[in-house]
Amino acid sequence: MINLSLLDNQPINFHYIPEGADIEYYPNYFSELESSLLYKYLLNNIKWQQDKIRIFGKEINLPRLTAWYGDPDKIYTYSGIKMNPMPWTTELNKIKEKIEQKSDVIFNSVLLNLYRNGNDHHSWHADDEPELGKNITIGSVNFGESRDFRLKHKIKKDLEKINIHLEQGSFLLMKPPTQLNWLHSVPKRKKVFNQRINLTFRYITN
Ligand SMILES: O=C(O)CCC(=O)C(=O)O
Repeated sequence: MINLSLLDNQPINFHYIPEGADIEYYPNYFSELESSLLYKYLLNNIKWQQDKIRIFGKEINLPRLTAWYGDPDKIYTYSGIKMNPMPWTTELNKIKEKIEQKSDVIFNSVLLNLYRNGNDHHSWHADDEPELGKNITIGSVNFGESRDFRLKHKIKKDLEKINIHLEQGSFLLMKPPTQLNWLHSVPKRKKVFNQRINLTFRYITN
């Protein structure tokens, strides 16, 4: 059993509010001990799967492993992949409760990504699928290797791109209307050799 501190004593270290977005970043939201225990737990106990996507008629492996957990019936479909939820584990629930202290919402599902090395990545996209509704809040938690997380406006090319180096134990809160106006990505990195686990907590409306 991993115990997490639930003291709400974390100030926002970074608040990004470019046009059409509202993003808070808490670098050490989980202590070093919590982070290393959770990293090991997630690596060994989550049912990681290798999904495939179709590009130009060809089936290829998604460049990372994934898993979907949540309340019963909270099915999520993205890039043509339909994910049925695995039931919450005690640890996932604790992480969820800890980040809900800073969020204005209660999350009912989580998409987990395992980046095995710097070759694994996530292309530009927004978390704006219909089942997420219009007022989308995404709570993103990171363990293991640090990776760059990039944001760019969907239309306005003159707005500067944002780069946030997401570190072990950090929590990134993307509030509405960020997903409606901005895209995000985790680019490939040649010099990254270690694994990283990211959890994006979501609220499925149906
Ligand atoms: O790994 C990350 O930091 C981002 C994950 C992401 O964009 C997603 O799951 O939609």
